[in-house]
Amino acid sequence: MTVLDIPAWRPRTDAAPLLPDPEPYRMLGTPAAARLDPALLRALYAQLVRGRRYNRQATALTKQGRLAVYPSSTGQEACEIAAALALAPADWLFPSYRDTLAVVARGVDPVEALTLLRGDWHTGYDPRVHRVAPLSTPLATQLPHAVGLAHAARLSGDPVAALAMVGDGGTSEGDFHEALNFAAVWHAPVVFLVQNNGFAISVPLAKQTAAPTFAHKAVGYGMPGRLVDGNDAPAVHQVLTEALNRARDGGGPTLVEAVTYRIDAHTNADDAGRYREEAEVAAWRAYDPVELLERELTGRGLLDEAGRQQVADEAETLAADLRERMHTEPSLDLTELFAHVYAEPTPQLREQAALLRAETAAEAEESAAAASAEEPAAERRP
Ligand SMILES: Cc1ncc(C[n+]2csc(CCOP(=O)(O)OP(=O)(O)O)c2C)c(N)n1
Repeated sequence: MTVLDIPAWRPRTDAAPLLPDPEPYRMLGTPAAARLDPALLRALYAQLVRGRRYNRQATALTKQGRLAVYPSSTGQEACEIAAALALAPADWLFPSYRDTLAVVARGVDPVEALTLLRGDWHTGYDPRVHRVAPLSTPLATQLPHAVGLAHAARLSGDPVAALAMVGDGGTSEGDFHEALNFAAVWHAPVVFLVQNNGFAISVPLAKQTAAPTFAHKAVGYGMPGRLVDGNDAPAVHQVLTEALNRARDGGGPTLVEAVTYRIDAHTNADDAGRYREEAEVAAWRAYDPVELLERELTGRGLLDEAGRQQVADEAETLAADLRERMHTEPSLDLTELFAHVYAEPTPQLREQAALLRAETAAEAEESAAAASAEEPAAERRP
C-alpha cells in the first residue's frame, strides 16, 4: 500500500486535458483563417492600425513633456485589441500599465486613458462606465481584484467574466500565484492573459521562469492553459473568446499565454539597446502583427488601397485629437491629494496640506510678479 492507494490522496484532477498544446495556436495563413468573419477581420485591422498610431503619438507626447511616462505596446497590438474585442459588454477588463490600447479599444476616452501616465493622481476614467479597472502599475495586483469581482458575479448569478492582463514579469509576483489559486478553487469566471513579450524591463525570459511555458503553470492550479501566437490577432481573439465563454458558462478560469514581443523600449525612460540585440528586434519586426493581418485581408480581397488609406486617415484623426487635447494644461487642485486619505485628516496631513497651500500661493505670486516685470513698459501704462 502507498499513499496513492488512499482515496483522499489520489490526484484529484486529470492533468492531461489542462496541458497547453506544444505549439502556440495560429490562424493567419492556415486553413482556419478561411472561416473567419470578414467583419471581425476588418474591425481588428482598423483597431490595430489605430493602436499603433496611438502608441507613436503617446511616445511623442513624452518627448514634448506632455506625458510623464508611456509604456508603448508596439508589437503587442494584436493582444491588446483582441483582448478588448473578445469581451462582452457586461464583462470586466483588468489592465496593467502597458494595456492602454485595450482600455481605449474598450471605449475609454483616449485622453482619459492617459491621465495616470500624465501624472495625475486618479485613474482619469470612471471604471464602472466601460467596466475597465484602473491601469495597474504595481505588478499583478489587478489579478486578485479580477478574481474577487468574478467570484462575486458568480455568487450573484450574473453572467459576467473578468479578463485580467499581466506581463511575463508579473507572473513572478505572489499576487499571480494567489489569484490563480483562488480562481481555480472558487471556480471563478476569470481569464488570465499573460502577454509574454520576452522581457521584464531588462530581465529576459530565461531569468524569469524555468517553466516549459507560462501556460503550463495553469496545470499546477487546476485550470486549463492555452498557448497562442500573440501576433496573430484572430487567433488571440478566438482563444480568449472561447475562454471567456467557458468562464461565463460556469467552466471556471483559464490561463492564456500569448507569445509576442515588445518592439519599443520598456518606457521612454529606458534604453533597450543595453540589454538586447538589434537582430532579435529585427526578427520580430519581420513578424509584425499589423502586417500579418493586412496580408490576410489583402489576400482575401477584403482590403484594397482605398480601404487601407481610409483606415490610415482615421488613425491620423485619432492622433491629431490626442495631440491637441493633450496640449492643454490640466487644471489641477494640488490640495485634492489630501482629500481622500482619511475621513478625518490627521494633524500631520492638515499641516502638510497647509504647507502645500502656502507654497503654491507663494509660487503663484512670484510668477505673477515675474510676468508683469517682463511686460513692456508701454503695455503697463493705463
Ligand atoms: C510590485 C512591483 N514590483 C516592481 C515593479 C517595478 N516594475 C515596473 S515594470 C516591471 C517589469 C514588468 O515586466 P512584465 O510583467 O514582463 O511586463 P511588461 O513591462 O513587459 O509589459 C517592474 C519590475 C512594480 N511596478 N511593481
